[in-house]
Amino acid sequence: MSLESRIIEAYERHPFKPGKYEYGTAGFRMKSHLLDSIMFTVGLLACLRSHADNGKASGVMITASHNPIEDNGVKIVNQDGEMLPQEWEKYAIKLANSSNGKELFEAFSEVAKETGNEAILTDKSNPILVYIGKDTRPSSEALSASVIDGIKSLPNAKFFDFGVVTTPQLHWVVWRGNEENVQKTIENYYESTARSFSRLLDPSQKSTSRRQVFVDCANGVGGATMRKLEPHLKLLDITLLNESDLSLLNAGCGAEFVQKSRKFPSNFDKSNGTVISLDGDADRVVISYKKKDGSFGLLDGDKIATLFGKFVAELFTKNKLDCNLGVVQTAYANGASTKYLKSVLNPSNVACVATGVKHLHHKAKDFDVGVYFEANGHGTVTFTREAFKSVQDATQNVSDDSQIRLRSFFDLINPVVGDAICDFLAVEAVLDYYGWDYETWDNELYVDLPSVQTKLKVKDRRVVVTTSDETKVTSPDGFQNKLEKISAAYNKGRSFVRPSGTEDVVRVYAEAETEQEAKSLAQDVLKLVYDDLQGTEQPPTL
Ligand code: 16G
Ligand code: ZN
Repeated sequence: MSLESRIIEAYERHPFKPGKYEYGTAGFRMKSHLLDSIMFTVGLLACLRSHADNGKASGVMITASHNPIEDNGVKIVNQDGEMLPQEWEKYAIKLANSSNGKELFEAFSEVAKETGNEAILTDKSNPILVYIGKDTRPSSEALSASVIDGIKSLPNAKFFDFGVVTTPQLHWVVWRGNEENVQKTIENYYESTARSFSRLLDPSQKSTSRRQVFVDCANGVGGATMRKLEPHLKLLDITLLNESDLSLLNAGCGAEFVQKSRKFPSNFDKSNGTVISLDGDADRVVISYKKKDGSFGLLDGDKIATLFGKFVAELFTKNKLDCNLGVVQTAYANGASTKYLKSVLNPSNVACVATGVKHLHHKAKDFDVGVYFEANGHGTVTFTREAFKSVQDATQNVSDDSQIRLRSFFDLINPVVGDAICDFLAVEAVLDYYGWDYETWDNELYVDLPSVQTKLKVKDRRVVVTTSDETKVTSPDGFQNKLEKISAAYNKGRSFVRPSGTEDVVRVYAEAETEQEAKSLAQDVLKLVYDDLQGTEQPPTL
């Protein structure tokens, strides 16, 4: 049978549901019943990515992260373990919007030719290998089968199904497998993570005491993964909360809930007063804790970025390493965190980029070692091959603890994608190193300025244009001036306005010296947005 007939016949089993499908920052994501045909086309595109690299594995992860249970989604993992290159997103969109088999085959042939992969259409095809992973949602199993159907329509393509895994685990097996040219197992991930954590926490391997931690798994895939990792983590006494009740996936628990609502996750009362919250696919982490005065404390991505930045900078100095270390944030980073970072690093090594993980990750790679986090808890530390080599060289004669610590930190961190589990393990070890509890960490480096995030519907949010780092509005004319005048009336007042990329609203951020002032500033800015940008609803009263 010709390739054309194979694809047409197989695509008929996955009927296209009319719609216009976009590959967003998090891939294709929508109600799960719409995704069947899209999954098939994603299988084909992942094959093209692998073909382009002569058979290095690409990856397909089926998950809708922090979204409700009836949603699902899919992201393609590039052969280097990172996200799909941006210039390939248009190809994913083209395939996914093919309404029948003939159209799909044509689109596939065009993309194959445009990307220099025409051999995939012939019997001279390169080898092809795709790794597949999925979360625990009820719809994930069938959607994964649709991806496999897409892959199987190419006679030469091979795949390996890793089953239920976190998003970062799938990125890890792709990254490490291709780096070392040997297929990795999820067991390898557990062993490697546990070994580097244990050496980071206890370089001399003498400790017998265990740190107690409570992990809120958002009732997502992180629960199953933590259950398997737990026996490897001999130095931790772990209690899992919100582990696997799918009817409560991301409901009242998980990183997104805690960070956005500023509330403790469900079952917090079963903890010792501090809970680590993963999101639904375990690529984000934030920590909530009860302060000594009984109030809610949040340790978010900014706090983790500054902790890691401080730790790495100090260990570089101790080990006489001269690496160009940078920290990347977005405009949402608390002003106090940026001020702190600029006081300990060269100010030009503290960067601000647009919202969205891909922008942060990309910028972080401008540095030898780049720490990046969004306030929502998605982040990691990137490093160049050369930087990793210099860490290896500097820590070759592992004679002192600081060398072992530095090396183990780099071994533990997942540099290709934010990994909630590796990130929280690194946090635990670094806190232990400084001898800090969570509240000390919260107050020691800097104290957050009170801040408010709010939003407003306007006639057309696309009239708002900002600078590339989203800190200033460049159009409409004169808007920024008014905004700055309003902000200047408040102590330490700072505010910015940007069109949301995921909702039909304009977002407003405001911070100031006191909570009262931050609220009042946000209220003033909402009024400005309403008046100058044609608000279509009355601003909320804060
Ligand atoms: C997406 C981004 C998230 C960002 C959010 C902002 C990824 C994987 N996800 O969910 O990082 O914080 O968009 O949404 O990049 P907004 O544009 O509506 O404020
Ligand atoms: Zn996620």
